[in-house]
Amino acid sequence: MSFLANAMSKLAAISDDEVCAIARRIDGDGIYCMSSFLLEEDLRRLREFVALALASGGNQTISLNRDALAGSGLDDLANLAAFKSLFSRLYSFGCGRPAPEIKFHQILRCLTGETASEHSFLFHYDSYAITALIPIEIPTVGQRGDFLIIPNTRGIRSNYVLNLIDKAIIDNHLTQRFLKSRMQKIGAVKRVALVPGSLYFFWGYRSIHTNEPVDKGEVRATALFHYADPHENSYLKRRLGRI
Ligand SMILES: O=C(O)CCC(=O)C(=O)O
Ligand SMILES: [Fe+2]
Repeated sequence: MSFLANAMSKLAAISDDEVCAIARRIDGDGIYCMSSFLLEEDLRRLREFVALALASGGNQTISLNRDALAGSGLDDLANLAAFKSLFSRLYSFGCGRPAPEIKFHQILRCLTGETASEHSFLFHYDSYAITALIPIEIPTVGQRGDFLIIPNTRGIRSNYVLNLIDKAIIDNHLTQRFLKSRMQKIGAVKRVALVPGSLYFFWGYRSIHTNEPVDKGEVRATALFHYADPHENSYLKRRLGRI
């Protein structure tokens, strides 16, 4: 099968009713997983890209943005009309308003080396309503780098300042320690053992989430597609120069 052929046929088959069911599943469970979205052969190409990027970055944690992803194959995925349509339909069913134009904030996040732990257990809200995550490479030995989520703990804020207050409450030592301690309490934090090639969706803006670390000799690579910034037109946000 050619690159992304399986993903394309899966995307083409998703009806509006199914997209609506996905939105309701994210509301209820916090996360939705479409398994076997990418196949082993797709992943092979993406892993080669990850390996080259890591080698040229000194085998430490890197986050590549859209510009650095040209030719990776993730650019092809982001450009598929059916992939974009899934996001806009999910937005209309999930957020109950017309979907804005699709402009992905796209990241390929590769955790490895001594720096892997610094980039873990950093609980946060995303700046975008919808987050899609595709694990490209997940360690099979040692720590797996599970995804952690406390779903849907806030709504979409009407005002950018309220959003900044939420973020400030999360982004400090005390809250981070409290959230980490919640993990001991069964059910308080949802843990997802990520499966390479699956496509996960969650409401990134509304959900506190992070990842566990991986061992320094291992690689954890995730492709992220963030979509729909509720505060895109905020005057204050522009003045502060935030993305
Ligand atoms: O890589 C992950 O598991 C999550 C990353 C994430 O939440 C983010 O980049 O906003
Ligand atoms: Fe995030």
